[in-house]
Amino acid sequence: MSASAATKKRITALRDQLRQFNHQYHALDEPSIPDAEYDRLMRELQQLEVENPELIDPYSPTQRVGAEPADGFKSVKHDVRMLSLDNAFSEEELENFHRRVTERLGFEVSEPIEYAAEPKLDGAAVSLLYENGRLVRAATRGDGSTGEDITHNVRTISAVPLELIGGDYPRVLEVRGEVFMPLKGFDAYNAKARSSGEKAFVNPRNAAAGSLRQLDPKLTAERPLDMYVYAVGRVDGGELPDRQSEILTRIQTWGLKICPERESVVGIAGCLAFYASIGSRRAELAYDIDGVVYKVDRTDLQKKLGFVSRAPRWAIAHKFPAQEELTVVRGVEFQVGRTGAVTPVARLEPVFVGGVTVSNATLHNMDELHRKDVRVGDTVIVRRAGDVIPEVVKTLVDRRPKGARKVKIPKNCPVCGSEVVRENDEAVARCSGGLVCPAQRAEALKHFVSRRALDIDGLGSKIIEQLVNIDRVKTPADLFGLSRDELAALDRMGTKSAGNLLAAIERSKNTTFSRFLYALGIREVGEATAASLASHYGALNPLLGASEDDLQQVDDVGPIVASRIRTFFDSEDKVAMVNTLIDSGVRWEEAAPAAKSAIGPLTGKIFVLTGTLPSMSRDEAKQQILAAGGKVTGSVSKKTHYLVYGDKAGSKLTTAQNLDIPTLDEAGLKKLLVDQ
Ligand code: 5U1
Repeated sequence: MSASAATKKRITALRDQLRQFNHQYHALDEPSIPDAEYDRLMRELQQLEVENPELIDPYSPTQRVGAEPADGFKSVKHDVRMLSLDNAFSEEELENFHRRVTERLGFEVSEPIEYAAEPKLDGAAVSLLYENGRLVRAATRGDGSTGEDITHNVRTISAVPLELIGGDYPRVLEVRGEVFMPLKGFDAYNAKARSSGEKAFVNPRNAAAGSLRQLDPKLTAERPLDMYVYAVGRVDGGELPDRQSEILTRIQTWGLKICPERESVVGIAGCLAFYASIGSRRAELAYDIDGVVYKVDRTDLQKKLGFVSRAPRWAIAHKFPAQEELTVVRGVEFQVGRTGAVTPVARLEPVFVGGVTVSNATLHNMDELHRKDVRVGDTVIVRRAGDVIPEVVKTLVDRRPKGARKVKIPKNCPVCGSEVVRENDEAVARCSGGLVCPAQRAEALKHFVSRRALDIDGLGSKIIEQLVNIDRVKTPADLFGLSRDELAALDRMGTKSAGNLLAAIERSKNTTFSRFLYALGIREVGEATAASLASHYGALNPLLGASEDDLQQVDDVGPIVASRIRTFFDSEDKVAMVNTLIDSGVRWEEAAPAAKSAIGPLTGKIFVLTGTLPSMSRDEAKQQILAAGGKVTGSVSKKTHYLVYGDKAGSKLTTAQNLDIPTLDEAGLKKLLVDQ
């Protein structure tokens, strides 16, 4: 039966749309729709072509991946075609893949199939060609057969060795992998771009692809790029192991970087456990991923399975739920935070993204809102990554309906009516009401009782809002004067829960200096700074009297933070509140100031701790290092002197090894502490 006119029309429309999106994505580095939407359209077209094979056209977007090389880059023919991967979007699709693998191999395997599993990085696929150990060419994948020569740009990436090490590598070795921008670098790059009025990247994948396609390598060199290798292409004059997992291990010995989160797993259960494990750690990884990849580990079995058009039959990408989706802005409202910041929040047509239904997304501040040109009625891309607050990342201006409404910042606070002001060129507008404003009061109280502050279990937002609305609680100190009857009279409170809450309030009085400082909600003083202040001063009085210069001697405290701390303690109201808290019974153990005694055998040495140590907690290890005069920081850099690792050490260990930083296990650390 031949296809209906409607089907033909739909196929043509889908092909046109996908061509347009491909061009925007690959040639202009300006993706106009989220990947999830692109995948859906591509799948719809694939399905229609399967159902109507007479309409397949070699020039359909389903018949190739990527785009032609851009002007300005030489074309490169790949000796071995650069494959891409089929996707599984559900457990069922993964099971289908596994069943196909098992059935095709039939009697060849008597044991469960072993897979090499890895995260699927969200970057740009790149081929590196080494001849006699020297990098002679780097290329993009392009359409799989022909890519672009980006050698000059890739040479600027420090993770890519210009010469291999070891000596036992094949005479010709071509490897493939993902160039990506680690999240820290991405955030820092974007923050800098925004502050200097330049264009920020929509996401790290775009940042990587865009950076590689710079015509001037000096610009690429300024981008914090990294690369993990995941496959080999052409190999001449040398032998490689016969398993994917062992090939990667071998490649690593030649100085190429491999994703530290890779694992060998067995059967479908192993794949699913890996998927769950990486999924649960996704938000903590240093890089963006959009799923995991499983590859049949034995290369002899890979050969038997072969491939179809552009993708191997022996590998599959198991995708995570999309983190970006399209939706429509129904309105923009303004929320007032703890420090008075007035934040525009988009009210959205509810959309399922990042595993939950999202109906609100932050627009950060008015500068951001204007930069993204968000108007009521616009179609936008909303992103929800991990537990991060959903945000609007882009407006699709070409879908803007007539009459879409521009958004203006209110002149007065939507909660208390005080004037909204913008201080010294700050991006953030603030309600000038201070603690007169119930919204600021409620947010300050929520912060005060939060888990990492005074940790008052059971004192949730709804209760705080009630207490603020009836004007019973104005400052955190008022919490300690609440009676059981008052609490029991609140909505959703019975006598029993009022009793429990009262006990939790009582318990919270016993705290630590660092928690107390964090709970005060001093602007710019987060947990880490509060901890540094607590250990530097040991007690409240020396901190109250510290000058801005003195404060800047504390780790992490620069001029701005020092001035915020001084402003806080120069306020009579704030000091009175601190005193009332202490009079109400809030207490902590004061200690001798630590930083002044930061002279010891490890003075000047910077440590990073990772993994689980056999006999002490990381905190204990940290205290011992601090006591010996050393410093402990959270991330590995060239400034790190030692990396102390335990069981299940993650990417920090690999980073340290790559930077040639000495690594110590617990015994090594103890020896260092004793020997010095
Ligand atoms: N981690 C990983 N990503 N990735 C992407 N492995 C991997 N393998 C790929 C692709 C395109 O292709 C293989 C078929 C070599």
